[in-house]
Amino acid sequence: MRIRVLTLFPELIMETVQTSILGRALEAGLLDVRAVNIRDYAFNKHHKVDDYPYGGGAGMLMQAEPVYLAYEAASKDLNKNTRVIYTTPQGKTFDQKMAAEFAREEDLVILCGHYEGIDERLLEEIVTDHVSIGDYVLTGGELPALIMIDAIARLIPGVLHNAESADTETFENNLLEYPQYSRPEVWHDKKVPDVLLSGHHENVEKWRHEQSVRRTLAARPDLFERYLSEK
Ligand code: 6GU
Repeated sequence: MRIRVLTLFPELIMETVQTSILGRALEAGLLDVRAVNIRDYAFNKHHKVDDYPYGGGAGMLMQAEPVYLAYEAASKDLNKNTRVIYTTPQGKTFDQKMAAEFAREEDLVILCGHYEGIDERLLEEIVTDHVSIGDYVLTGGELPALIMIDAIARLIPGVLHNAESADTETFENNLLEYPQYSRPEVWHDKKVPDVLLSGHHENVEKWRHEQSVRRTLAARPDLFERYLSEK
């Protein structure tokens, strides 16, 4: 999959995706991420890309033209009709289902929002999906872009090795994961639950399911409702 990120902080994007599992996927050619610096497409000598909003009000807006030029340069080698995701707290909330949908695309463009936003005409012209990562406000769209890239990339076949892919259950069956334990059997006076040492596979499964239900009910009553209605 080819991903192009339109951003004011390309180093932040590239350094992060070159780390750990995503870095390995880049090396393996399963993923091709390029960050394009919007500032490189400013048309003034100070590389300024923001301006005051018409009608007044607090804050600055990203201007349409430098973003458009960055988009044109970034998407030159991509398929036509590639989806363009705009990171904004005004968007639809990102979830596992959306990650799976984006993971089926060949190419993606992600536009990182900044300041108080971007000129609406640019958004109308190039953006296909307005996406938020949750109900809180961040200083910019780079961290949301990285979160989405991570969630999408791990769904691309070959990106995760077998031992890493165990946790796909969460959010697929609408239950949170059960607690897990490794050696030693006793740590800080806490013992691993007996059932996990019993070798009784059926009892282990029953215990894990109970734990999942208990945890989901306590932390995510909304998810538990979905579990009940979809099971
Ligand atoms: Cl996508 N961008 C910004 N700036 N803030 C956010 C967000 C996105 N999602 C939640 N808060």
